[in-house]
Amino acid sequence: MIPLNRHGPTILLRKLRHWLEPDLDPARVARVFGEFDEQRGYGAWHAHCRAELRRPLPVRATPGPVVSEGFTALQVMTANRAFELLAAVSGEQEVARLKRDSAKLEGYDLDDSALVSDLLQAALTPTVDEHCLEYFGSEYFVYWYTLSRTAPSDAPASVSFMWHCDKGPRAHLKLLVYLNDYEEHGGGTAYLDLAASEAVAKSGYVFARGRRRTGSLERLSALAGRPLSAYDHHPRAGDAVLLQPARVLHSGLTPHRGPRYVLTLCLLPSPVPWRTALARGAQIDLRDDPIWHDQARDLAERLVAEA
Ligand SMILES: O=C(O)CCC(=O)C(=O)O
Ligand SMILES: [Fe+2]
Repeated sequence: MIPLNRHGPTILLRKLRHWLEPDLDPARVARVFGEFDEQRGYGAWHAHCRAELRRPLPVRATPGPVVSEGFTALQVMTANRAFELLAAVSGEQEVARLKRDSAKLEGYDLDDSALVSDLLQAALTPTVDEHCLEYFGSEYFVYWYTLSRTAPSDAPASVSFMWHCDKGPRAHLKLLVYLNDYEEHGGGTAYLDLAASEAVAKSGYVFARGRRRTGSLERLSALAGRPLSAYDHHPRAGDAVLLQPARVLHSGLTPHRGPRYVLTLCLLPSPVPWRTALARGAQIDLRDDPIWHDQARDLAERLVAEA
């Protein structure tokens, strides 16, 4: 559905252009990254944030897994803490739409700022922070957050449960925090590393229309011209995966035993630490705002201290 607000016409135009695109287009990845990083200024924004960094970068003998493989799985909190946080959010609420234009994405409104702060604090551990700092070479902020509930279903999988990369600037990260156990839901998320994703990207598959996505690793292997193996992450409650979502092919694994609850954070470079940015209200609300700003420099307005 196209929203009936001031963003409606722009979104409609983008969708129309998208509908007319060919399925396989080897030039598309460079075009999309060029649009975000050069035309919309996300590359210059990243450079600005790097120049503003006021703390030392982590020292590593070899690059960490987020940089070299494109993702890493780690435990960020105990199962008990995950359970408590989920209960605190879901306790008094019905599930609602996470985005106005998508009936398939359901979850909980996160309108209680103290609870949001607890969730982010629990998710962004010192280890996660170090990976983010290494990857961005700058501070970063939480651009948006959602808590989704995916119920078992026989309906055709939604586009996040098919192989895809997320459209956006080259440099952004996603942190998926699983709040309940694989034992409970039987779902998770699958990943290809950077090298395998790159091999598929050469075929022109990446960033095609949502309904052209495949759920088949065999199909991706055929596109890459070599057998690929995926990492199927079957999360324990409290586990997380930090990934480069624009460059690593990933696919949700549909739950089949019960609902799967995931806290998702989208992270972007920032000139100030994430807690400062959060206190300044830098985050967007996916229920109302389009995912990406037309011009990255508009982000600065959200990050500047109020007088
Ligand atoms: O829900 C999942 O497991 C995958 C979600 C996803 O594709 C994303 O957050 O970008
Ligand atoms: Fe995704």
